[in-house]
Amino acid sequence: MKLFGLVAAATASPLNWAVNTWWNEALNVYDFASNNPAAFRDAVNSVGDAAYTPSFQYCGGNDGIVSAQELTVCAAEIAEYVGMSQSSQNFVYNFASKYWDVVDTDSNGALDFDEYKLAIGAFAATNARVVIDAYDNNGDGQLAGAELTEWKNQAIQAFGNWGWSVDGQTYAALQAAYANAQTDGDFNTCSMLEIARFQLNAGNVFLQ
Ligand SMILES: [Ca+2]
Ligand SMILES: [Ca+2]
Ligand SMILES: [Ca+2]
Repeated sequence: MKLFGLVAAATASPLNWAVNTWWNEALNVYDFASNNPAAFRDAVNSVGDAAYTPSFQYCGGNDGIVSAQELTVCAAEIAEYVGMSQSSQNFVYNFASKYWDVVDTDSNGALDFDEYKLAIGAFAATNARVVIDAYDNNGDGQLAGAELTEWKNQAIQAFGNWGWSVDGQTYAALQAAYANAQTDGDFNTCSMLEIARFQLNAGNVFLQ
């Protein structure tokens, strides 16, 4: 399961900083989603269904819903893949349990596609905020120039550590994912929304 590996690629090292920052940003995102459900839903849906469909199907959504059990299995695969410790995995599980009600809007214990998009959208938003925290050296809320280069180099290095070879075809697909993620037409800047969109697009490159 390589979809969420991009998270760790984006957050780089040291791992503890990444983990702590991730929890903080996840809280920020879930607080926002809880307090502004309509605005959050609009942002999630602005990306388009195609960004969410592959992982929904991968996580057992072929029958229309991803059960809590299916999502737990998926999450465990991800955690194993990125080398998360057991205590961190437990934390994730508790965290997801606590905020389950935010995304399971009809409270039936499973996620339909609309609910799944909220969950994955929150995940992507959290990751994007962590990337900004990590690489936005001048504090203007987006990545540009050397900041973008540093993020990209860190990601390529992480791919190598996991034994992924980003060959010509994959690299071209990732470039297309980056281009598709742009909302302002300026490839030399990456806002939080553009980073989140890129992660969703790029994850699908590795999933397919
Ligand atoms: Ca539901
Ligand atoms: Ca910046
Ligand atoms: Ca841009």
